[in-house]
Amino acid sequence: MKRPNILLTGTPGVGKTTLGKEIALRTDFTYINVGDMAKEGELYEGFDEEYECPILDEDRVIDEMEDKMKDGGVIVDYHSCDFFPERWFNIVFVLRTENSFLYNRLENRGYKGKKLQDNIQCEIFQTIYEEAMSSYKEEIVHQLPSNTPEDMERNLDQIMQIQSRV
Ligand code: DAT
Repeated sequence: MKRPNILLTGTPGVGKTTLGKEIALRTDFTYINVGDMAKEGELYEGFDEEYECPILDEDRVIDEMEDKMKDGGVIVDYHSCDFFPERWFNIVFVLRTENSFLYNRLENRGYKGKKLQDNIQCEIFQTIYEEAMSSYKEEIVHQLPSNTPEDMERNLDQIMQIQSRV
């Protein structure tokens, strides 16, 4: 049976990369960090001055990933989720972090001013959760709290259990 593909999404700083790499260490799933992949391949189509970040060339990202997704067993990490083909994913996890934790994490990452505020607002308004709910079947979308190391351990256990059932 083909293994599932898992999408890990959520506001920057919620812990997608930490969790994704840990799953990959404990399983034979392949981990793809879409941000890193885009950087390495320069899969951009401009620069967003307002948000101070390069604009992803979504079509080229999808072309680059298509082959890797077809056999299953892939964990994808990205802070947005509405442009991937819906058929790619069997399970979608949206990580959620309380403001005080998220604020500290983003500040430590060097975010400040508008960029910091926009990301905090994104989490408050549960923007990525709603994006996930409107892009995938609601029953495959799960929210996971990601505030503490204990949360991460619990999430790992839960993801292992859920992925073994699909
Ligand atoms: P993301 O990939 O969503 O941007 P990350 O994995 O880089 O987030 O994590 C951001 C920071 O938060 C990093 O310093 C590790 C820390 N972190 C991640 N998950 C955590 C958790 N469950 N408890 C405490 N710290 C966590």
